[in-house]
Amino acid sequence: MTLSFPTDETIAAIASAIAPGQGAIAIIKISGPSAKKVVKSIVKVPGKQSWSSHTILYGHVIDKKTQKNIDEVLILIMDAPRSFTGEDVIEIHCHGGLIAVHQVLDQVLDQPNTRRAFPGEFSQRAVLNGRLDIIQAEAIQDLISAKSQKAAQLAMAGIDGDITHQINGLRSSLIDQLSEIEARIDFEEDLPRLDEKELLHNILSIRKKLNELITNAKKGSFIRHGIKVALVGRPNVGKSSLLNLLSKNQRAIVTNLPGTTRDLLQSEIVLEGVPIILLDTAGIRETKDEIEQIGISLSQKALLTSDVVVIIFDISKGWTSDDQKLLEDIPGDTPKLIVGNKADLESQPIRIQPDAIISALNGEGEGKMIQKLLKLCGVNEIGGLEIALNQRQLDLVKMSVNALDKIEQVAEDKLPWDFWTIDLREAIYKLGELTGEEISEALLDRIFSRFCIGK
Ligand SMILES: Nc1nc2c(ncn2[C@@H]2O[C@H](COP(=O)(O)OP(=O)(O)OP(=O)(O)O)[C@@H](O)[C@H]2O)c(=O)[nH]1
Ligand SMILES: [Mg+2]
Repeated sequence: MTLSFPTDETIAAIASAIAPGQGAIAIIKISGPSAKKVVKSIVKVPGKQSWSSHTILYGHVIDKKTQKNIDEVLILIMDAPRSFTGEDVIEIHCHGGLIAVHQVLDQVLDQPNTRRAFPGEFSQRAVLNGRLDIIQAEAIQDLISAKSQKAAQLAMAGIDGDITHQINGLRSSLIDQLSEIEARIDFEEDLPRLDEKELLHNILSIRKKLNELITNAKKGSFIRHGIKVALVGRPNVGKSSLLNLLSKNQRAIVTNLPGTTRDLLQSEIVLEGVPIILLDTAGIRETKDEIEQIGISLSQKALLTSDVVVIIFDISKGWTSDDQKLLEDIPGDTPKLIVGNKADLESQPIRIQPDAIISALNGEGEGKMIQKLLKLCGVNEIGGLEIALNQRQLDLVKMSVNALDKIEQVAEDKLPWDFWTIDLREAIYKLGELTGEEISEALLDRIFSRFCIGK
């Protein structure tokens, strides 16, 4: 990478989560050439403590105006290049909560050449200094926002460099193919004829691997963001009761009045390490009630936009024509689970084979239903997933595949070698953008601006 960036600026931010009355310790991270000078001018450390790299000092942060102690702190020193950003980094560990940490940060920001860090700016500096590649930086952000063990595991694979390794491998195979062709363009007479078939075969087998990454990315997105599961059905069938059962608390109001739920209610649960976002919806029926109508239109939207739909019916009433109509409204390609509820009551003859029968009242059949649901969500396959691209990476792999698709056409049309090289270069470039090998400063800014502050 040939980027330069202003290294004369020292940046600071709170790196820990902060909340009133919480967190015994808060961490302020300072990075840049004046890090040490900044901290030296706001703290008093007793005795003869050395400010050398990778040591911890004890002291107090002093208010410049009043000269009073603001907080009792520990100071961690990491001199360049042995730090996260590759620059001089100091962490001040002060007390948690809201007040002390902000007061300390204010003292830091009062120092010359020091400003508040932008979101993701520490990571950006780490990448620019070659401490991390861009995929690793993104993976750290994924680890921070992981909502399940499996998501954390996938993020770690990114941090360990597994994604970088795979993409680099595929990219360099493409570069090999490109150089074969270019050699022929430049020295046609001196080299043996290039086997067009074999070349295409190589390129298509790389494309196949890229396509596998695309398929896995979808599953990875489930793990990262959760699977959106909508609970739909006629009024009073027990949708809210099922939400409460699965989320193990009384999240939704349950009454024996049809039309109880009006708002879309959301509850996040984790089943076998996979985050699931349950949506409880208003029971769908014809109604004159204006509020209920709004709720029902939200239900219909949820039905269309969820990853999985659980359609619930009341087995004590049987499978009605309204249930059938609802089933038909679910988009054909959305995975669905038909669940008969109220197994504790006497059932009517049912005209459909439900996937599961449960009692949301006493929990009967819950375990079996969960297994069916997980299977429907593709969780079995998710278990074996080792790496998964994020949205940015996925988009670039898709563009790379598109370029390779064009080569297939070029080969079929028997166009000259020059045409092959255009698309190959494009495919290689997109993968380079993915790993950060080929990336502009503006693009970097855009990527890191999505990070959290202090990272
Ligand atoms: N016997 C029995 N009653 C149940 C069961 N599940 C829910 N109920 C009862 O059925 C009634 C309706 O339950 P809800 O969970 O509010 O139903 P809903 O589908 O959310 O209804 P709306 O929000 O009105 O669409 C309540 O009286 C529940 O106690 C069950 O498994 N067995
Ligand atoms: Mg309800």
